[in-house]
Amino acid sequence: MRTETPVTIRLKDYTQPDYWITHTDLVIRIHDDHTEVESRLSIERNGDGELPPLKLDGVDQTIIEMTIDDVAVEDYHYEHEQLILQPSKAQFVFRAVTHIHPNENTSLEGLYKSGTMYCTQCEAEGFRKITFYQDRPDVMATFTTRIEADKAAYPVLLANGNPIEEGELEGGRHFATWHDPFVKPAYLFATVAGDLVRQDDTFVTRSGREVSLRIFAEKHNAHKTTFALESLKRSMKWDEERFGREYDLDIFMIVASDFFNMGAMENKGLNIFNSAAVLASEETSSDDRFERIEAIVAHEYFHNWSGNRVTCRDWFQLSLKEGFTVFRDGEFTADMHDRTLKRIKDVDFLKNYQFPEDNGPNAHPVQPQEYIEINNFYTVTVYEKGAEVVGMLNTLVGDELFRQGSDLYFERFDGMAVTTDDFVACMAEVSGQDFTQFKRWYTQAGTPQVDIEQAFDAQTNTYQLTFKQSCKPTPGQSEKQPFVIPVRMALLDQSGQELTIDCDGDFNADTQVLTLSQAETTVTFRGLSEAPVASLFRDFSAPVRVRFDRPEADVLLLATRDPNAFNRFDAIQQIYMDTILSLASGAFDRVPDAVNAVVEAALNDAELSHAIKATLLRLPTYPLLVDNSDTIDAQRLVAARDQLLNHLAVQYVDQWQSMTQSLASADPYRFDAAEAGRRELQGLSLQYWVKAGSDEALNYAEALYRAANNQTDRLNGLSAVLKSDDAGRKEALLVHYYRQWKDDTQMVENWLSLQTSATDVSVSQLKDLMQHEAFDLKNPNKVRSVLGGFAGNFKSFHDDTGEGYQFLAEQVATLNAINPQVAARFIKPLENWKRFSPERGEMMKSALSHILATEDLSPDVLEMAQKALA
Ligand code: 0A1
Ligand code: ZN
Repeated sequence: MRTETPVTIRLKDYTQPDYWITHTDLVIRIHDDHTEVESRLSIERNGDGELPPLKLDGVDQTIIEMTIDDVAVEDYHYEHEQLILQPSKAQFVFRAVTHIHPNENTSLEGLYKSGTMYCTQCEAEGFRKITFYQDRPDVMATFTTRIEADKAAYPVLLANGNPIEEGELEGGRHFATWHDPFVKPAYLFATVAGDLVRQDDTFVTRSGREVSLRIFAEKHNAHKTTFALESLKRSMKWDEERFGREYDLDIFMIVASDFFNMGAMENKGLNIFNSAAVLASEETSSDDRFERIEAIVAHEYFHNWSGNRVTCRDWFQLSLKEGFTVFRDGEFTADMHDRTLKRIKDVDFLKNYQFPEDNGPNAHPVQPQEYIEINNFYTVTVYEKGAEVVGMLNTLVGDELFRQGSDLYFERFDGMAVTTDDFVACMAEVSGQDFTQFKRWYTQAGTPQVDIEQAFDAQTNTYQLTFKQSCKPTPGQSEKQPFVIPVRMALLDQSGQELTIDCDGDFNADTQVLTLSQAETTVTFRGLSEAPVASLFRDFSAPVRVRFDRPEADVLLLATRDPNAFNRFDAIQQIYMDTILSLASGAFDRVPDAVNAVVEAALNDAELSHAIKATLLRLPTYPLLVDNSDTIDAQRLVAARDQLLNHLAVQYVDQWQSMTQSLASADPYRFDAAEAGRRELQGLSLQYWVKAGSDEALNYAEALYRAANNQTDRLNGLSAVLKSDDAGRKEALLVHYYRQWKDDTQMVENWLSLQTSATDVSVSQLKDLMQHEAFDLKNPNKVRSVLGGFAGNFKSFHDDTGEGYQFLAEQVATLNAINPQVAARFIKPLENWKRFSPERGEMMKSALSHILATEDLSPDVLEMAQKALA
């Protein structure tokens, strides 16, 4: 644990380092009780004049020996987690031998033990736990890594780059040496030692080079690597075709680790994955999981260019690689499956997680201006809003120029550490557009709101739209300047047909995009014989909140007939949302007819794919409802959402039943968009059918669970049962599940999260679960299954006792000493306390205060708790 007082790092203070490291030579000697790291760093002065001190980051290391050009270094000191020494030459080799203790490293940063293997996680600042280094992304070196370990226990020894040598050592030990010829920052370093099983394949690049592909896993996970390997090949091909990016090394490796803080990591040539984000089988992985794995494999692979070949100058540029890479993986998934569905899911995710972040105490720009702990900035804002910003650039320049801009970016900055400005400048250069104002999307936090008014003039056949944009203050930013907002749009007639647009605004007829750049813009549309219905922000062309008070008939037309499926989805969700919030506030005492009209239209629409139909029939989630209301009475919201759910369940019970039954299939499992859509719609209709209360439905759900030959059907059956009141049946199925699958890591994680998220759960049940043999507080996946599941279980987490808040706070305090990065993430469920009714807000606040009062708080937890309370 670090003991230093946290310091705030600011973008405006960025300066280049005083020294460059051109080559890094490492020998890592793994022993049972410690690991010895010997580094030789080829260092060169950056600039001239008097030689400044050399400052090397390093934590949790014991120094054994240090030399400069083979002369022992005696004069040095260590402060603020840096080793400081005075070189006497502008070019030299610094050598250090240090000892570290991976077996005791529960932070899972640096070198650590995961199950039976050793592995590393260096992003953002983990390399300083391995050796002394200028641990910052603008210091880029080639690397040679030799690993030595006991051969029987660790037969597989891996590092970045290409393998160059391996051999035997005394005492049953062996070594392997790897060389990475591409310069990289330390955060992309990786090494692995383990008794691993591997699956091999090859990929021939478009220029005809053969690349070896290997996926490694511990023996218990080894049967689940095929899907990831296939996904990898699809990603490699797609990146060549869509972005002209070819793989560069002779070998590409993926290692699955059961202990991992995040989803996966793009280390050069040696990606390390959370097992849950790479291992798949139809028996154990749901359709959602398959899709997620494919996307994460692609994401990490795409980083080889957007992140590795071209990297970030400093951590304030994180979205340069993450926003762009999320955009790229989103395009990949859209191309592989269903573009509209992907858009619906992405926007849903953004509104569920990023909008609340932008609307709370941790709101920060896509390019943050300061941080205490960079690990806290791997956020939905940097990733997902960052991807939206890249998507808007694509919308503004068009597909062709976007590709040209991306080519220029990769070519110009290959092997360099650059900034988001450099990326935008490439788009400006190829398109001739000026993005000065657009760049506010990178520097201003908060979700802009666009208020819209309309007027139709039957005399002149004109229709006017007035857009007023605003953005609420966010921490540290009270005033906001207008954003550039692309509005993809159409005008519809009363039958839902699109009309030709003739207007005086900044409208691009090819892309059907109207661009707003002022605080207020009025656009006049000509040649309209009757009032049109405007379909605005099609496909969510900008990450904004839209307020448009208009006749119910207009919204109904969009919800039932908009040819843009995304906007149809959006209009329906708006109707559900208004209904639930009005039921909760008491403005409505029953479900209005408009809801029945849109539900019936969706139910009876034979043109819709199963997957899209399911999205139209699903009610908004709690985070979305919370984000759209002023003060939340949590349990009234639960009751209101439940009332609508019940109403739909009962009103359409025959349809739910017949849909559930007709969507059943005995065919062998296949993961593709059509089959996944069928299973999704069946799962949803089954939930409604069970909710309507018949034994027949419950029996069907249990039978689906028991007969399932794949995890999606199994979960569809089980979750429907878990949502019912049949305590005996719930218990029996959960016991059955665990007995059947207790030897499968991913299934056990699912089993834990089902109990915390898919059914009502009390704090005492949670405590019992944490005592279960399946639980391990040192394993982030298990922690996420239990605590993450619970915090996302709105009804239970926000029950009237408020016990859940205190419980979560206690877990954060305990985790702070084990794994600060994971601990800090669990502050988020409490951070929006100000939005809840005062009494409840106080309870949430007092849980946060409990966290802040914990001794030895890590910078990660301290920063998040302080912000949440501010
Ligand atoms: N760069 C990885 C995710 C990642 C981020 C941070 C980490 O530790 C602080 C670990 C992994 C990605 O985008 O996939
Ligand atoms: Zn990434």
